[in-house]
Amino acid sequence: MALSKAQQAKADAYLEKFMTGLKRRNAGQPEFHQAVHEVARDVVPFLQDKQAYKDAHILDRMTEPDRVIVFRVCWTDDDNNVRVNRGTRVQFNNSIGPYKGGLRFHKSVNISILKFLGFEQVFKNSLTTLPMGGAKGGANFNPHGKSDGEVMRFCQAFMSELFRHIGPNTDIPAGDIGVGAREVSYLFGQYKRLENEFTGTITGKGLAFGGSLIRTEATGYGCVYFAREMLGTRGDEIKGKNCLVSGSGNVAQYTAEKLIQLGGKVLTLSDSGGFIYDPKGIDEEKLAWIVDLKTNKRGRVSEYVDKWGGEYHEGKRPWGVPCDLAFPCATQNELEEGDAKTLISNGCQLVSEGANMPSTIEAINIFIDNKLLFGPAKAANAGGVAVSGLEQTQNAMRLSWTREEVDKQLLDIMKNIHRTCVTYGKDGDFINYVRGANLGGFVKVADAMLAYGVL
Ligand code: NDP
Ligand code: 2IT
Repeated sequence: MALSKAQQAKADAYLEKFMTGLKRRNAGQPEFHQAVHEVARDVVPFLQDKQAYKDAHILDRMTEPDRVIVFRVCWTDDDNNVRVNRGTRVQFNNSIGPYKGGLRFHKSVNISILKFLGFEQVFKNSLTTLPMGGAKGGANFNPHGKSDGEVMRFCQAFMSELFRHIGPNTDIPAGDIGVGAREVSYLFGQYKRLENEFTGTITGKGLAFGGSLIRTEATGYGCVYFAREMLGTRGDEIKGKNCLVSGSGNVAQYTAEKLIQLGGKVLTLSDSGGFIYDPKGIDEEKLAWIVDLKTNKRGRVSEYVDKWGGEYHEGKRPWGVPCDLAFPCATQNELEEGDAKTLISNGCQLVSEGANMPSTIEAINIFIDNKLLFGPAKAANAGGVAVSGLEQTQNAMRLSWTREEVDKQLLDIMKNIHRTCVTYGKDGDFINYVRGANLGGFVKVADAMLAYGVL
């Protein structure tokens, strides 16, 4: 797919013009610009010899959400104060299936972050091969320090508006940062009450009411399965490797669990306060303690050192600890250019993204220039939404598959995504997984949009 010098110059000029227009139309949305730029710089050269896509203005259409729903969420706290938050659902693209994607409750949530996440979700969901469009939603609600009653009232108020915009064949939300088992349960309970029907309109549900086995583990397990496939291309494996994991929420916990199961040594975990470094390795017992601390006690990772030893580095990220493999599993832009250079100079061979867009574009450039095995989020963390898709299927069939069955399907899907990345991203001896994921995700959605005509 190598372009001539003239074609490359034309593509570069078009990319610049396209990004200038996108930034003008979406002023003040830096995360959305970043996510689009990362995709467009692969898609624009790919489109050079594809007149049908160009004539149909596919890229302009794919970067404009189908709709954005914004609503007031009004609730009362434990002191009877009236509180107001802003709820949003970005229904980005439903060309290949009903809208699907998580809900994020975090103080930083804004339209730029939700549009970047919704845009990414379109490509990610396409890569899974399941029939799912892309969406994302959430609120600028901070669950930290809130009582269960406050979280319940917030979730019920949030769903009291969202319910009219979603449905099992329309839009199926799920969890993300700040939305775990507790929040999904409150949200689903309220949805069921308002609609007076029991359908799988939310995924990540409890096992007693339609949830799928392995959904809790899926994003983290999938991220490690993807890493294992990448290592396999160089005849290598996870066993014996020193691993850095950031975050300590859902994705980080099950990334760490699978790494330990496969013989890796997990040295770090983190939260928004800082990171812990345990040179002896975080084993299964220590990890179980962390899962309980973060999921049930809602504590801070800093508490780890009093119980298990090791070091706590306040306000810092773990990327300076020497390692073989790195798994950013906390949040966007948590791994910057300087971190990427440090990882490379410390001998890191692989980065597999559990979080969405954790690496900046400058960090990604360093990884690719140094031919590191770099698994971008839309490929490496697609296991979560893939098992959400399997949960929808089980709900529609009114049955539940075994743990082994779901895990096997998850593994097959991650291997398949890896193959797609190789097909679209092979560049001589090197596999550019960023390009592979972008083009592999793009083609199916673009073909569906072409087939529909102008809409
Ligand atoms: P959780 O809420 O379970 O955990 C989030 C973790 O990241 C916590 O440790 C949190 O720390 C930390 N974190 C959040 N924001 C920041 C920040 N601004 N700076 C530093 N640390 C931060 O969320 P998940 O594990 O579900 O999500 C983690 C990432 O994975 C997100 O990028 C999400 O979009 C992505 N993802 C999640 C999927 C899922 O199925 N859940 C699927 C695919 C991707 P603290 O406790 O201090 O807030
Ligand atoms: O970013 C993601 O893929 C998710 N938060 C999971 C979405 C889902 O619908 O399971």
